[in-house]
Amino acid sequence: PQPIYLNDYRPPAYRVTHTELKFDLVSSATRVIARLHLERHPERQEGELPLVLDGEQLRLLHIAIDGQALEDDEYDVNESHLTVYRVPSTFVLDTEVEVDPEANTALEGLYLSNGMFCTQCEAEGFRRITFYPDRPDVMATFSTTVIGDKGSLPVLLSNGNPVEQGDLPNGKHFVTWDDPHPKPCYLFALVAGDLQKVEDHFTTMSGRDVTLQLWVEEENLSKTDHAMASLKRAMKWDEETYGREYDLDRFMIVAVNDFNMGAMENKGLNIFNSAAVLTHPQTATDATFQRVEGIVAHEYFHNWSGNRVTCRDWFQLSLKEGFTVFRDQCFSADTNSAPVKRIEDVSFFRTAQFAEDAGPTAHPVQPDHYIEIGNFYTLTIYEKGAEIVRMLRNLLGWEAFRQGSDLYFQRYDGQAVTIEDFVECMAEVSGLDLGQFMRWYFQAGTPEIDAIGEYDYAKGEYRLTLRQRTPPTPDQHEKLPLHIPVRMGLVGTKSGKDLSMTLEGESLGTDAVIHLRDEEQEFVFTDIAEAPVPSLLRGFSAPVKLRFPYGREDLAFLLQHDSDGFNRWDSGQRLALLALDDLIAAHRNGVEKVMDSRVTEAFRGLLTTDTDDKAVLAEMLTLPSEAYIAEQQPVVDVDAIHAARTFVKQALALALRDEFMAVYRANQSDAPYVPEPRQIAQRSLKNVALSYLMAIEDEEAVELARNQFEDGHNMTDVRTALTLLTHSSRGDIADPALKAFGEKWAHDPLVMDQWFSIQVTRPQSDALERVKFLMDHPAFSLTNPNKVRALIGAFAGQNRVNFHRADGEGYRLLADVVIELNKLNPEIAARIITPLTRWQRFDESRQALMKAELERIRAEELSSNVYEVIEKALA
Ligand code: B3K
Ligand code: ZN
Repeated sequence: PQPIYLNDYRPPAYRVTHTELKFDLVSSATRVIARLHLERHPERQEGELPLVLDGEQLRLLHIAIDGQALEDDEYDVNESHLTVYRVPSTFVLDTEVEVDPEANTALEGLYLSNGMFCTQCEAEGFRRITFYPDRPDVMATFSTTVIGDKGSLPVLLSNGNPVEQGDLPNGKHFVTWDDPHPKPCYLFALVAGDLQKVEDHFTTMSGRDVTLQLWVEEENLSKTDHAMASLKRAMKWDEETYGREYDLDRFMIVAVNDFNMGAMENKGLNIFNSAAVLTHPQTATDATFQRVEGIVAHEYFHNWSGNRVTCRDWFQLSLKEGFTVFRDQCFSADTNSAPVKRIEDVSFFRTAQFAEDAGPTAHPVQPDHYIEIGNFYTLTIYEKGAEIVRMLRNLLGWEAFRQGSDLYFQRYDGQAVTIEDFVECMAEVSGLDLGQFMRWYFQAGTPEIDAIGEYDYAKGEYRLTLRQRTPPTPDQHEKLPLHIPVRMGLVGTKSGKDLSMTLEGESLGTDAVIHLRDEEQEFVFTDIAEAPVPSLLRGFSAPVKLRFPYGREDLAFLLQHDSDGFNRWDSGQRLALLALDDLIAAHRNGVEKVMDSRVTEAFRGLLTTDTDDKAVLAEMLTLPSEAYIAEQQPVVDVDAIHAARTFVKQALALALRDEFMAVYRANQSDAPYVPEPRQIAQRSLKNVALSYLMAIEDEEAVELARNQFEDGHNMTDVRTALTLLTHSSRGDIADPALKAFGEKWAHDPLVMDQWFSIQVTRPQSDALERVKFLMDHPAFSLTNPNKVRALIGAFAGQNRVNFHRADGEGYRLLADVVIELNKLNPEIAARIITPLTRWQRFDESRQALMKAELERIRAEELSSNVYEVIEKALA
């Protein structure tokens, strides 16, 4: 496989103005008849150019131009392209091909899921449906006729509006759909199956009625309320916040069981992984309810940021994904608890995206080359892209940012554009020079800021020095300084209040943004009457690592006094990390572990101070994850990290048992389940308390967990209880509970996913054997991505002590799965491999074991997806 370069971009030689498709759906031999209305691109008038169309795994049955069948010597077909040597400047191309949906386990193109036909075309799946210029800068209107068996496929859906339908001979029927909005073929969708719908309506801001439909298998009809409500909230929010109105008469969502990602924003016909849309209090946790709300909104928001204005080429993927993630994050923040949403997003980001940015697959938010675009649906493109858009919003302020967004949508409606076009709109409306800022898009790696501060009492000055450096990444050894907005305050140690800041004679107020542009900059704040502790990078104002030599007292002080909720939480995390550091060292050196009383006292303060923000309190009481602790270590020692973190949990639980118990009891409730912020906050606080109590496993705690499980009030509580029991030493209670749960929910694949994950994430040493055992369970299947993630992904990604077993058996198991999946579903294979690619972070013996497994995979005949990842990992 060869890389493709951004610099090689050229407009297509031919564009499609209108696409007519006809599908005759048969499981193993579907016929696709395509009529493409083509014309020479105005910017590509140089000499004669052959027509080259993409096409993979297609059997060509017929080809004609302007009604004239082509002779054998007039065209050529190979495994990836169809070439017609001579074509007129405007013409109609007819083709007929046969595809095999049943054999399609890659889940790209047209495939079968539970007897239902569905499609996934982004990024390059459409070329597995018909011959086409499969690139996002070719935008056409579509007219699609779907023909299928009336008995087994009563519902036939595609993009746009249904314009005709009727019966056909042999028990078949058809529906024709028209999509009037020009779109790239990656937004094409088709669904056919035995589906039921729930329907609702939305009146848009200009008074148009939109029919909303959620299509599911019959047994899932009771799980659609939340997604529908979320959709309506999202539609309203996008009108109010961005002035964006929906543009078709109907909006459809379909739930399918076999899906590589969360969901897909096909025009007017979103297709969702059932795990990202179905909810019920008895089967889904609070986290799932919130995730569903976020994903429904995300896909809906794409209707403008992605569909109406799309990407010129796939190097611009973050144009739509970064912006849309930012939009969905803000929507969720507005709908739920804003501080908690930020804490959750940042904690995930600093763990997972930082690791990606520091590993062998690090890439810029706008990559300049790739082998397989399917490998670039990454945390960097999505989440770091969203952080960059957030910085733009903060630099411009909301009003100007909104103007920039309006300008972008108006100027580029119906076009395929670049990240530069987007940023240029922001520069134009604000007059800001965003030249240096653009480096955020081009430079991979996480910038590190070293900060030091000095207070001069005599002069009343606080001198803050910031030094930035971005470590080299695989393809970029030299890095340039970035424009980094650092939001900050100076908290007076006497008053506990934010001090007014004056910088170079300019008064900044008590909370301000300073701009770091050079490698090193000094900021001298004057008229500072008392010694301050700086609160830096408030709200995580830039996606960087910031080091400041805080003492533990400073952190305990900020934890109490910082006016920025995010930094209050982060001070707690930093304080815990310092304590964990000592304990990790103690564990390694075999000396007795001693708990830092400052952490205990900070926690006591949190538990005994009245607060109405229970959601934030639950976050403050949550220790940094093993993965985040590992991120801070030069060489990751999974066992020492696990031991240290467990020790802290137990020490806190022992010292504060009564306080945790009181919090648990005060937040118990049998009110009917509602997924609203207050209830969610209460449940998370209660369950955090229970997790501490279960860390010491005293009889009362075990009894509480058992009752919470048996009570079965809602899945959030049941799952927490079952997890805590399964991860404890009380097999006598956990095993029967697991058995009962597995039997009760055997019919529900989404609950069985949770049942798998709970078991394979247990820290006990039998976890790997459980994984192997469960892989033979009738509910498990290697061809279903949700099952692979629930069992293999959860084990390799979350069960750090067992995946990194010293004997290498965890690595071997993952490599075995990757080798199988490489043949079945390359996109999933290339994702699931991630933990093995991070071998540089571990000790020599583990490094050798991990590399040996990567080499073993490399010896196989590899898909381009797995090939690209393996080559980078072993480079
Ligand atoms: N745009 C889709 C991604 C699908 C890509 C699969 N290879 C989901 C989303 O970001 O909304
Ligand atoms: Zn998206």
